[in-house]
Amino acid sequence: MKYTIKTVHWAILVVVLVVCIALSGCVSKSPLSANPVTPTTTPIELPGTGPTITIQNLAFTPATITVPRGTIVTWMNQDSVNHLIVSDAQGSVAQGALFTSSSLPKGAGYSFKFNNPGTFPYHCSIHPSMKGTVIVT
Ligand SMILES: [Cu+2]
Repeated sequence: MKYTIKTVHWAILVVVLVVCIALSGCVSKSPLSANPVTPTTTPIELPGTGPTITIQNLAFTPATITVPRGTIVTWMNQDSVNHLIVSDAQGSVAQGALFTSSSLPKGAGYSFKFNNPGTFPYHCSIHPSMKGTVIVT
């Protein structure tokens, strides 16, 4: 195949389009994020195979869950507003939090695998009154 100037221009155009689409997906922020936590490292995202915590009516149900170590816990947002799950600590993974999701719109989920025993309180960084605890045995 002969690469003409026209072919190269098309290739550049396609790359630019793909980058634009990828970036637009990353920078969209919820206007409801009054005090958002920006994850600076990639959280462990796994397909949920363990128990599910439902987020509905600005609450986690069940608010406290006890699981054996190695369990993947999944949160599912059923509210029409976004929620952002973060473990209690300094507020972000970079600052010492064990886990943090992205801002989850309705229907979105987040999973985290709890490898170590302990008591892990967490909250919603958008609605600080929303609290829950995962106890790992
Ligand atoms: Cu919330």
